Amino acid sequence: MPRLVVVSNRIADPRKTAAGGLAVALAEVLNNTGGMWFGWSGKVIEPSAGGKAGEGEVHTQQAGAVKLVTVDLAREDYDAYYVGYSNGVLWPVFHYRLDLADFDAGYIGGYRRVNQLFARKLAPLLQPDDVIWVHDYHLIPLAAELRALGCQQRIGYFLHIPLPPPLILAAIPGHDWLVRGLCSYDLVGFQSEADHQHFCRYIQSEAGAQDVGGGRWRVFNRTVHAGAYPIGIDVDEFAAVTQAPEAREMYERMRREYSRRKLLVGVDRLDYSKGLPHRLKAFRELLQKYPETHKSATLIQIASPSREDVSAYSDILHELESLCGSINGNFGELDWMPVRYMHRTVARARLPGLYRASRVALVTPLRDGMNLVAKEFVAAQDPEDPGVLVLSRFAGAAEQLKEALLVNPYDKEGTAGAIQVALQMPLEERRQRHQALLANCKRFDVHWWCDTFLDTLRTAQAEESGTPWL
Ligand code: ADQ
Repeated sequence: MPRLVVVSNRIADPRKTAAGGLAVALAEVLNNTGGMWFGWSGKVIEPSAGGKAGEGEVHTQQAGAVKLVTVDLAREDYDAYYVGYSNGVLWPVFHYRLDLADFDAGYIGGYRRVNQLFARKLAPLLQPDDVIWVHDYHLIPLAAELRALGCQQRIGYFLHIPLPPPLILAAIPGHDWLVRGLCSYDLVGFQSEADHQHFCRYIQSEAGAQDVGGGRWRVFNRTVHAGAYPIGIDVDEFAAVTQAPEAREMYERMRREYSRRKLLVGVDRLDYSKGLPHRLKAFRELLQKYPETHKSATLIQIASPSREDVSAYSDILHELESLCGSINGNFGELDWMPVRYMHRTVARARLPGLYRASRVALVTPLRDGMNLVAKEFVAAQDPEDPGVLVLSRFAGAAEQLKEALLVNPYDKEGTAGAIQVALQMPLEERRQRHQALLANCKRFDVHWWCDTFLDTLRTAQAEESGTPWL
């Protein structure tokens, strides 16, 4: 089997158990092929320490059969590529938030510069029959940069976040360059069929692409495959973690502490796409409309710190703190606080215990590529007495997890009503819904995602060999 080379902004050391499902799944394939994982080292070099735009030292280490290669970034590159363009333009626009995008012309230059730097450092390490898999919005132009250096290998790309409809995408100055970059891959994968359709519509209307069947398009004088490859979790591994001592201890503690109350849980990165203020307003609506929930329901909301150097993120933090404070102030009693909010990360080993002890999970993003918390919650439940998933219809996961209670997070009355239905749901219905959800998570798990994407990529270019690039 050809060697796999994975490229992503950040890499995870596959030997560390805290790495999580995606890292573990990729590491498994990388191990099997003696592969390489390439990305940013996480180090930012200040100008005073010699950090120069477009340059960066390369570090290599061996992790079992896998070679880990990372590059440092100069301060100027980090600010433009990571903070400015990736998280200040692509992240908000791809999540339909044009109002939050900062189209400062300098950022796109830094974004391109870092992609060129990655290509320059990666190209000499490649072997002719390598298969390259590039991940996420930070690295859209990487294939085009590699091709410009003469790399002929198969290169696939997976977008972990949503792709918006053509007219929203077209608001980005340089959108045509970005999409041309996407079309330089042999296979482009999206989280959902909706995102895939947005791509197809864009290349048809803006670039005159021809549908040549089998998920393939003729565009920019070459053939590109595109499709939906919804990411999953490692259900078996997650179930095993649920039974391990740390998760069990967490579960027992939560069950003891909330023995007379139903627990609702939210676990997110603190990000405006996750709909946290909307969720809290829906919870407040629940308390207002259904007084029986007083003292009988508690929401635990965990929001891990994220991208604190991007200003939209500090705004959401303050809004959230003030909403939690006002809900507790208005509804709290001496022996009951409606919301327990924590601005931190929970250890991965304990998370399943918290999920399992909760009667309801609130996964209500305004827009989300997939949302793995929804799948983790399902995998952690006791099938005999499972909790209920309240899921935003705007999460990619909603295309698969149809037996969840699907809500519109912008509709606080509707969401509050669904939470009440979840709290009241009879055991038999909970079991039936959970059984169907779990079957879906098992069938489309992270191994299915990896295998299906890579199988398609391995055959994609073979059919097209000899096709000139651009
Ligand atoms: P994220 O936006 O980071 O990822 P998500 O899928 O919800 O989103 O979560 C990723 C992981 O982080 C999960 O394993 C979750 O358990 C963990 N996590 C989140 N908050 C945590 C907290 N407070 N404490 C501890 N752990 C926490 C992007 C896209 C998603 C897509 C993933 C994978 O935005 O839509 O599902 O990539 O493709």
